[in-house]
Amino acid sequence: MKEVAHPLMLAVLAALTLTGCGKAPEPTPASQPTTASPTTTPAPQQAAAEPLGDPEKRLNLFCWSEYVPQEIIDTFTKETGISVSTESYASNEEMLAKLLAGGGTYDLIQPSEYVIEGLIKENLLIPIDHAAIPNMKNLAPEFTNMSFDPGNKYSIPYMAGTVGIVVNTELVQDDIKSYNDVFQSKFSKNIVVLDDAREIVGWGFDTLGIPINDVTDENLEKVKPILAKWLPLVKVFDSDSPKTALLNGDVALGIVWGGESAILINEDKKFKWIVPAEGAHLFVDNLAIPKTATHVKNAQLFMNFLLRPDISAKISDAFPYLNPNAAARELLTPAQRGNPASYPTADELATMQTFKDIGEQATKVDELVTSQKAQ
Ligand code: N2P
Repeated sequence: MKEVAHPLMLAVLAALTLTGCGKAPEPTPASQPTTASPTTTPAPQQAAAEPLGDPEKRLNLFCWSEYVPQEIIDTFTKETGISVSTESYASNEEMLAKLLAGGGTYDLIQPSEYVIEGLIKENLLIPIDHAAIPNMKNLAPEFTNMSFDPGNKYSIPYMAGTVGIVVNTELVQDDIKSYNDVFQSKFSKNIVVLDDAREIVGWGFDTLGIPINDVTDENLEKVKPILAKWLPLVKVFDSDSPKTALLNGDVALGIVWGGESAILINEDKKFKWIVPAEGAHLFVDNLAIPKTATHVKNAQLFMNFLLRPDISAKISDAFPYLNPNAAARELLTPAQRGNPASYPTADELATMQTFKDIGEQATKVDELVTSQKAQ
């Protein structure tokens, strides 16, 4: 191993929230560090005697905010007796910073594809025992064996989706098609966007026709003037719940997660979803077990539980992203499957790239956005 700063140790983000992963009104407190077992020697005979999980009935889940409904967690606890502590994050970088700082104990995390790629490279994930996840068969074939983790050795897709534009058509009559249409001075302080540096730089790259993964110093310089123009126009940076500012009428338009927009569309027909003309990207968020996990069997039990069609469909009811679980999708209503913000068309999907691990350049992406936000 190289003796340099960890390539995944990105700029540590200040605000680390301790809310649950769903919409639980009362956030579950962060996991209490469980008293570490005095020995780390594996005990295979114990494993055989405990087919239904680890001897300790606990699971520490570190997930995206508004992604795993509390009801689903409660059902798992009821069925297995395993109590789940949840902590949530609003960006991959926030999750990584916390994971790599080593302060918490996490048994299950939800990184996006580019982060899975980096974590595998750095040998920071535990291989998944496929025999423990029979429900993997429910995944749509196109969401298995993806390039960031061939053979799903370390990760299993949880939800996917894209990022696009939402317009409150009662407040904006213009035909908004592109990122540049959003960032017009007439919409100054009337815009909400995700608080996510990789996303924001990606939109700038799309606007310049630069592939989203060509994150060279030169390209970051090129995108700087665009961000300098765009970011001062933003009223709210919010990755947790960008729909809120739109629902409250605090802003008239925004660039948000597809699932957030799907909720808005269901809520009120005045909201319109637009896939940006410059291009959008597909994200695939996955379940993975970090090397430092202490309840690996419980994590796998939970993975398998989340892949159950009835459970996965309930997750889609609460958080309508693109569900990679084909068996669960069959349980959704035509309206759910037809929500354009959840399910891009085949044509749209065909043009979508995915983010790739960019190693140490990630720090520069973060610094660029932070500096332009501060202008
Ligand atoms: C859910 C966040 C969506 C994840 N609140 C984006 N990768």
